[in-house]
Parts: sequence; structure tokens; C-alpha cells
Amino acid sequence: MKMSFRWFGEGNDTVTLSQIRQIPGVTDIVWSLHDIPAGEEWPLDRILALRDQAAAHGLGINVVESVNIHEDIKLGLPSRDAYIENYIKTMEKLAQAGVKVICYNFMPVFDWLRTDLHHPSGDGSTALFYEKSRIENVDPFELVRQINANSTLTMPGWEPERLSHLASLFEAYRGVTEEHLWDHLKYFLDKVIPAAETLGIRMAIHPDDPPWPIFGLPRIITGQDNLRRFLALHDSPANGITLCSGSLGANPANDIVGMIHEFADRIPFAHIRNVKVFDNGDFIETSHRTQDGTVDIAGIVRAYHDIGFDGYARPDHGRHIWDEQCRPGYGLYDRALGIMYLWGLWDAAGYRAPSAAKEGHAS
Ligand code: DNO
Repeated sequence: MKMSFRWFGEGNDTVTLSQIRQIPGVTDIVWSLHDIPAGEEWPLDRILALRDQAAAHGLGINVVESVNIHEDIKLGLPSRDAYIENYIKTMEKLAQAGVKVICYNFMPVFDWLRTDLHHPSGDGSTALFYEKSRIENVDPFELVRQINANSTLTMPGWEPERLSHLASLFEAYRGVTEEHLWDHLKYFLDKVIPAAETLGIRMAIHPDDPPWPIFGLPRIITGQDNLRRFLALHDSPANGITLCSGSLGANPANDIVGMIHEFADRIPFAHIRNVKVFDNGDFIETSHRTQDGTVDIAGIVRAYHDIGFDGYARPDHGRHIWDEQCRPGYGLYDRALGIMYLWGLWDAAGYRAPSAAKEGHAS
């Protein structure tokens, strides 16, 4: 397991590269050029500048999260071909800079969604929270009206320019079913995966978060059966999964340990975090510790150890603790604690002192 840490870039993140460098065992940042709109080609000079900046702190840039997918690709519009071409050009440049894994998602309109970014956890810390009933029965067009009327509904991850397009996006998705979305995803994979194979890149789709349809929009990367179907859409080692325990874990029916064993060689990237799911379907993000949430993080790390996982992992979100002011979910302290918990579990699953390991090798 190679440990990484998401970094949003200079001026965009309260955490510094020097701090990341000091978290034990972290070798890579997980990064993106967040200001480039989906569908545009990334400039090579900016990719290389980022690589040099990370290298100056002894960190690699092997994992990008995300190269986002233009909505026209998800909608299956004729304009998608030009956006897919740009996507492949970006992949070529990333490969040139040494990138090994590209994480992306195929969620219509929204990325991850929460209703409260600073929900009290009960111990003085706060965390990301999802209140199911606030989303469940919301009519998308009613939602647009609420937003225009300055509703208090928090929509993390919504850029202002996105909000203004929201009404037309909802309109565009009218009539787009899950089956359409599967078709559009296959069309994308059939173009992009051969390029990834040539470039030595592994594509890693991120599950939908939460893993169920919202606002009447279809969502398909939601559980084990659908992940199996996804992998079969284009059967190649370059077509993989970002196995996110927190996203999938918001549905307690998801057996994440089972997924790790079933999809073992198709998981180039693991997001490991815990959530506590309440009886009414609400959930709050917790510390990584198994006992603090609903997801069996100890079992998950053991499963990764059992399959000999040598891909990239990151702690994913953390709570906001010790009065840290940071991007919601992306502070330094709780994620660093999470990493040490993950390493502790990993080492406990099969620690061998370096001398013993060497002897093992020689024999
Ligand atoms: C949330 C993240 C997601 C993820 C994208 C991948 O914090 O895990 O935003 O980056 O869905 O494309």
C-alpha cells in the first residue's frame, strides 16, 4: 500500500506540502488542476510545474483526482467526441509527467453531496453530514427555485458558475435513465481505456457519493453488482475503481471487504474513511477508527493486506478537530491521525521487522 494525501494546490489549501511531507509514510500528493473547467485540455507546463513543486518536497504526483468529465459526455450528446479527444490529450500529458492513476466520477451534475459541512460530532469537533430527508423528496426544479431565492440548503462543491447552469442541466437530464448513463459510460470507456493502456495509466472511477440517485438524477456506481457490471463494460486492467469505503459505506448493505476480494486487481486507488449511518439513513463522517462509525475499517485494511494491495491509498475526509480552520473535510489533523490508524492496522496485519524481511527474501 502506497500512502497519499489530497492537496488542492497553493492558495487553495490550508495544508502545506512541508506538512504533508512530515506525515509518516506519505509518498504522493493526490492533485488536480482545479481551476480548469471540465472538458478542457490541461496545459503541460502547469502539470510539470506542479510535479516540480511536489518533487521539491520529496513528494510524487502519481495520482490525479480528478480529471472531470464534461456533462455532454455523461449526457451522450454529439459534442462529446471533442471533449473525449481533449480528455485523451490531457491523459497523454499526464503520462508524460509520470502520472499512473486518474480518478474520475460519472455522477450527473453533482459530485459528492452533503447537507451540512460543519455538523457537531458531539465532542467539540465538526464533520460533514448528510440529512437524507432534506434531499430525498426534493423536486429538482423546486430546488432551482430555492437556489434562486437564496435557499439555505448547503451544496458543497458547487462552484458559482455551476449554480447558474443548474436549471438547464436539470432540463438536459430530463428523460436520461440509468440505462442511458450506462451506455454513455461505455462509449467513454471504449475511447479512453485503449489510450490508457498505451500510456500506462490506470483509470479509476469513483463511486457515487451518496450511492443512490439524488434529485431524480440517475446514479449507477453504487454497489457491488454495479461495480461488476462497470468492470465488464470494458474488460481491461486499465479500467479500474477508486474503491471509496466512505461513499459506498453510506449504504450499510454494501460489503466493502467482499468488494476488495472480488475486485482486487482492478483497484489501483483506495479511499479509506469511516461514516456513521443512522437508522433514518442520515450519516455523519467520523474518525477513521472502526468503533467510531459503521464501516469496518479494520476489516477493510486487513482485506487490502490479504490481497497484497500495492496501489495508492488516501485517508479521504477527516473531521475538523483542534479548532482547525480548513477546507471542509480536508484538514491536516484528522486525516494525519487517520493515516497513522491505517498504518497501524496494516502493520498489525503482517508486520515483519526489516531484518526478518531481509532474511525472508534471502531464503
Ligand atoms: C470527495 C471526493 C470526491 C472525488 C470525486 C472523484 O471528497 O472523494 O470529490 O474526488 O468524486 O471524481
